[in-house]
Amino acid sequence: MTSAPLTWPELEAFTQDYIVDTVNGPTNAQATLRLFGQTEAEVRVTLYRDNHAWCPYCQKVWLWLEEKRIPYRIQKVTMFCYGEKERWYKRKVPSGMLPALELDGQLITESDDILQVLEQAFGPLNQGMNDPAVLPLRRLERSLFRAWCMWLCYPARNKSQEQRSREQFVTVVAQTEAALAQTPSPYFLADFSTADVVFTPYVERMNASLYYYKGYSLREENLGWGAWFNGMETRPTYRGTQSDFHTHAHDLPPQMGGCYENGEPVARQCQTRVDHGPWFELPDVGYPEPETSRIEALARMLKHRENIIKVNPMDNAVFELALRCALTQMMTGQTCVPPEGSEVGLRYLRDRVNVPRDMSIYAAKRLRTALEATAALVSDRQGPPIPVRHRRDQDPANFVSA
Ligand SMILES: N[C@@H](CCC(=O)N[C@@H](CS)C(=O)NCC(=O)O)C(=O)O
Repeated sequence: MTSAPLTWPELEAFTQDYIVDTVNGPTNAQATLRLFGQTEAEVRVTLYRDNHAWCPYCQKVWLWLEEKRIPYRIQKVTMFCYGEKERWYKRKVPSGMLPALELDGQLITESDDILQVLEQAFGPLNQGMNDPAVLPLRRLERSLFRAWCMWLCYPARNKSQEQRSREQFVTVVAQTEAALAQTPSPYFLADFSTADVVFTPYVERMNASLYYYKGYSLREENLGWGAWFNGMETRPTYRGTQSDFHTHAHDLPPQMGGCYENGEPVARQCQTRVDHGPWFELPDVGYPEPETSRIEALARMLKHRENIIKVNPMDNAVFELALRCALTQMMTGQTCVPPEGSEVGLRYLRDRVNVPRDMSIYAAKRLRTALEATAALVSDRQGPPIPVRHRRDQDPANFVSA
């Protein structure tokens, strides 16, 4: 049955009891202050990280602070490929590199140095960066990173070179699996520790990018990594920093200087699933969907709706109506046919929902599903392609809150 879309006030009514405490509640990408129940006077740390909650080195420091529950402020900075770097940040850090951190007014750059300074001030996260059990694992993480880059970020001249790069990666994965098998816990050591924090950012990006570009599912093909991801997802700290396959697959190419697909049918199937759905079938998350995912997605859309409508390539009035159709479908299950042509604008937005910057992983799946279902009522015309050399289509300057 088709129906008229809900009005904005009718949509707002769904979120009236939905309150999120970004300061003291669970880990989230929207906060600019984290207190963990302490007072602002106790804050000694400021973390400078990217606006997109994308930078892997920032994620490492972010996760560490959240695990240790250290009160901190967050200042968000634009990465070069998304827009213009803030002048105030270049005065502080002339290279513009992220992350940076201030502890009692002292500026530190380089994520490993930051973690070591934090350990001196607040104690290690179980075993610390220079613990004899952690040091070889840090070296192993770098070998895995190199093997991943060699496979993903360099075009293979032929099939046998592609195969060799894959085998080299799989060999290092086997070494990491052996390391994971050393303890009965799902983590590298007896308990969650710095070693897991160090592996987290790139293993998450490997899982997403190899699925999309190579049809290789790290989490599903390797029992140790499957258990590690499941263990990580029991931690609200990790859930709050966790991204999804769509975000990583499309944010990596400009950062890494290119990602090369192998053209195999299984990779093509994976790409279709990441880009067009069904998003609920992707192995990018293992814990069950929270009840609040639709409301979360709606609340985030309501907060930024003016800018979302403004940056969309469609005529504002046409897109505004189409967006209400999709949000009505998401909240009520009612089908609302959007205006002719608006499917392009709906898919433009579908392709630009970013996790965890905008919302959590399940909220994004709900939103993408509703946008696609509504667009499909008109035609299968797609939106403009996602750029691969930059992501200025995601310039945070367009989303600065009033
Ligand atoms: N070795 C540095 C690497 C940091 C790094 O490469 N940061 C990138 C983002 S992932 C950056 O800030 N690039 C500048 C930009 O993209 O604006 C560290 O561990 O902190």
